Amino acid sequence: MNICEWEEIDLLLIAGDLFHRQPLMRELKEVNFLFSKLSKTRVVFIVGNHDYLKPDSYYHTFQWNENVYPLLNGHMGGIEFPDLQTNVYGLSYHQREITEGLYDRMFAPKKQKYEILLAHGGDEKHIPVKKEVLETLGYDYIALGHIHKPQVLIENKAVYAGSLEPTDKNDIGKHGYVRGDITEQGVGTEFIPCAKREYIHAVVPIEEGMTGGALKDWIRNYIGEHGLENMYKFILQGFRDADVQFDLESAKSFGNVFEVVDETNPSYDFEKILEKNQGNLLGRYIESLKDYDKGSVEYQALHLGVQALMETKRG
Ligand SMILES: [Mn+2]
Repeated sequence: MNICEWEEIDLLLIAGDLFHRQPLMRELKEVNFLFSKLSKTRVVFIVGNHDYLKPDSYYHTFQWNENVYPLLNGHMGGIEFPDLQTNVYGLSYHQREITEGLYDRMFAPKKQKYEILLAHGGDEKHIPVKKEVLETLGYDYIALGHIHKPQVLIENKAVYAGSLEPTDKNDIGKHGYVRGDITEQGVGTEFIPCAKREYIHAVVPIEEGMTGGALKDWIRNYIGEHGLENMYKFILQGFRDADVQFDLESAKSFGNVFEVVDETNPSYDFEKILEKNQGNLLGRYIESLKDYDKGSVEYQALHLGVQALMETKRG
């Protein structure tokens, strides 16, 4: 909202799912208040599958500020902005799922110099779209919503902005918005990251000899380099010293660490163990697998098997 105001943006396009569920009256009022503060920007939005138009939805009767233009029809509607030489078209979801490819025949009416389509969905249950078909519809630009991860479907033509902030712990990578310009020279779009936080999944390469203290240092440094504001999942991989046990809980104290997964295997001195276990089950097990390459499934089986047999022995 602030960026629209500062940069004197003409149109703020919201491609559906502004809300994650049916909006409450007070939520519409708050959003409308924010929109009403925009002195240069007009807002056009459609409604997606999450905030779809139920018969009793507040969307039906809500009185928006004069700079807000909802496209609430279940079939194609349009808003004309003659001063911008631009029309914006789109439709809204009236049910949770639409399996029909409604955009496939939604050709640009060609009533204005510049024509933009606001579209939501793209997967099997939410108006499936085909890239090749979108290309033939004749719009100057198609602003896409539904998928949280930002992605370009057609360069400078059809782009998913993604969610402004990540909404799920697996929603990794940058989040932000798409800034676009339409001029005589054509359309230019740019993804601008602006999320306050990012989810980061990081693999920690564990080497033999690495202690619990060294692991803590590694995690502390990693968070320092990648930002205290972000949220982390660490995945420990590799072979750890057989004597070392990692204290995963304490690693969570260095920042926003929401999960630590230990996928390491203990590293053993197989020759030494073999020497002491000639002929018994453990010895024969090592004998059968010890010559495989590090990194092979057999080598991993060697570690896991020895670990299991050692634990049984100790027990
Ligand atoms: Mn959606």
